[in-house]
Amino acid sequence: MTMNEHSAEAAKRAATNPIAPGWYADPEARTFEGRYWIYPTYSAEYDKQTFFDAFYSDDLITWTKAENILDIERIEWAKRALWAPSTIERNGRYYLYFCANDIQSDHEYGGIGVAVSSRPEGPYYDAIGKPLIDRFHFGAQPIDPHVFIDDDGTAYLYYGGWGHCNVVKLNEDMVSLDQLEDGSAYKEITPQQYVEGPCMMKRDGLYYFMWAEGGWGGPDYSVAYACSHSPLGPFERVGKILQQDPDVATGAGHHGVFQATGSDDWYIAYHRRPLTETDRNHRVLCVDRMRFSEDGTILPVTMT
Ligand code: FUB
Repeated sequence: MTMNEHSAEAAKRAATNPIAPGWYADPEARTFEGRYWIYPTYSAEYDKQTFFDAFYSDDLITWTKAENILDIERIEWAKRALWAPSTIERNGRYYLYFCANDIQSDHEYGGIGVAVSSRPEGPYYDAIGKPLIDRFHFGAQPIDPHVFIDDDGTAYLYYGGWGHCNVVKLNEDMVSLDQLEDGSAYKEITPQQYVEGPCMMKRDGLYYFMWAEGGWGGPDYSVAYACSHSPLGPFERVGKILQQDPDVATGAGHHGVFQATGSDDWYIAYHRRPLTETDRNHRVLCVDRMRFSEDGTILPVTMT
């Protein structure tokens, strides 16, 4: 059996949730060099979110932690917190987009930054010394970046909280912005009921745009999606695919998606809150199968 076949075969078995100990949230899901990676927020109280760990696995079952892949010490403009990373590879380099500094005052930088490394596990270093998306010029709360490279090589960065989602185009260097076709810096693509945590995937030429909706930290926090023939929408909400299960967990939302190597098997990595927890930050990382029906719609995910 080749490594790819082994990986796809192993991935069909169920992972045990949560996939790792500790409080983590907002997982980005990627496959780099045939290995699965999860990049999450360290989900402690805000002032303790000063670094990122990552988790990797060769079979989606056994996960290993890569510690402190990016530390706030290495980002001069970031003073308070780092969260919601999204990582991607281009031309042998790894780009990690992150939020830093929630809005505290008009004198404080805040926004989405980008760090770079030659390895998926880092160390990552701030690439441009300031936010790539600040809070003054890009039309939505600059949080929850999600990076996506289309088959034609065009790179997009989706972002936004407070019920607004926007998209910008990245240049090939991945650390500067291009304009959209009409010359604008960004486009608003907010689907109905969007709250935060955008995520884009493509299957059979169709763009699936997913997001978290419902109340942050509340039991109705969930994942919904829309489909489009363009990465820029329009995105018409289809419906929910992941939500709380009173027998398993609440608050299942912000997520990423894996395609198992060499197969059409898809997995959703997401955070949820154990039934015994009431602290909003007590969120854990989980992975479950994401299945499609014949007509391409996403079937409801069963939390395990
Ligand atoms: O982890 C901090 C925030 O929680 C993220 O920005 C949101 O998406 C929510 O998951």
